[in-house]
Amino acid sequence: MSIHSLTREEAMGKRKISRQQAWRIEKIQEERRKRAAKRDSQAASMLTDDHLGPEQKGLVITRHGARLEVEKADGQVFQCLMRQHLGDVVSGDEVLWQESQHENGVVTALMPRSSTLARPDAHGHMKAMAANIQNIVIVVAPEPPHSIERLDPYLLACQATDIQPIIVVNKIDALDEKAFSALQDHFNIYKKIHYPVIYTSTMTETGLDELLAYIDNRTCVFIGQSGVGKSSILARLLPHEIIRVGELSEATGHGQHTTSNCRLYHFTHGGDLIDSPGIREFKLWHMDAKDIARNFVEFAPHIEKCKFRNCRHIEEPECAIKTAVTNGLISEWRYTRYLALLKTYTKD
Ligand SMILES: Nc1nc2c(ncn2[C@@H]2O[C@H](COP(=O)(O)OP(=O)(O)OP(=O)(O)O)[C@@H](O)[C@H]2O)c(=O)[nH]1
Ligand SMILES: [Mg+2]
Ligand SMILES: [Zn+2]
Repeated sequence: MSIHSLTREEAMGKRKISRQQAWRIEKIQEERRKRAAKRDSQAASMLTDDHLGPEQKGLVITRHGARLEVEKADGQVFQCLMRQHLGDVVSGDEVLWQESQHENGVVTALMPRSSTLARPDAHGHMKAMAANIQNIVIVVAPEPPHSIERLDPYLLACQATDIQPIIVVNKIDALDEKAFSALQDHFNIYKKIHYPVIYTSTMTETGLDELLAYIDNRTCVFIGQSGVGKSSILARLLPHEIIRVGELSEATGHGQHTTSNCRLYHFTHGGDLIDSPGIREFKLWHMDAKDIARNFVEFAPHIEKCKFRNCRHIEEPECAIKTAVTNGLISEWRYTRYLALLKTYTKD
């Protein structure tokens, strides 16, 4: 199996919108979002304590702009506005809120988090995606293209935030024996450095029990490129929920960003799953060479042995990382991913 093939979009030379057009569209949307958020927080501030019930704890199920769906301890879900300056409240957050009227309320405070998964937005500002999670399930698949070779930044983000990742390779039903065996060879690189790798198919229901054993009774967020099958897996694990899945685009072979907001679902017997919208490419925040190398777990036993303390493991003499690559202790593939990330995220 080749994981470097051209996308259908590239092959067809599909017209792309210019950078400037994309920037203008993004700016207009951003302004609309800001206006809507302002309207909502003004509406929230008009509600005085006379109209509101006592403060209570709640769990954030999903967020649309400045509006939150908050679940009360008894399981009832309320549509809530947010008081101003609460910041980045996301699925999985615990909040304090007050009932205003039937199935409505106002969120007044954000409780401290045990963990946050965040990534930079288009302007480079860190945005939370999900909170209080114990595992990050990174889903990749042979189709649409590129998710497999773009796995490493996700792993780096997990490593840096200290949340245990689980790699799920979905759609294995789409592969013949030879292609599946090549895929396994590739992911053995990740197994060797102790990342759990689970092969799944929502068509044949392969691997779902194995995945369940990892995530049962825990709070997990599913992340990955659009169209890899995150929602399809959740729909299989949570048959009582209505979860939308979307076809890949016929023209480009890419996912169509079917899931538009993070949303938390409960397992009936304990644990929560958070579905998330597909990400084109997981971008990291600015990291220097040291940060990147530190988050490549298999570099750890060698890194202290480099001759130079500020070794970037590129061309420096007596580099223990390069020696480990030559000796087969670090895989060539991961080393090339390290160099690629270094090129993307550091300017020196
Ligand atoms: N062959 C095959 N197709 C699958 C599998 N799982 C999902 N699909 C298909 O992949 C497409 C995308 O699935 P979704 O579950 O919507 O993907 P997603 O990752 O949630 O995508 P976004 O919400 O856009 O981020 C749908 O057409 C699914 O039927 C699988 O195991 N095998
Ligand atoms: Mg989805
Ligand atoms: Zn070195």
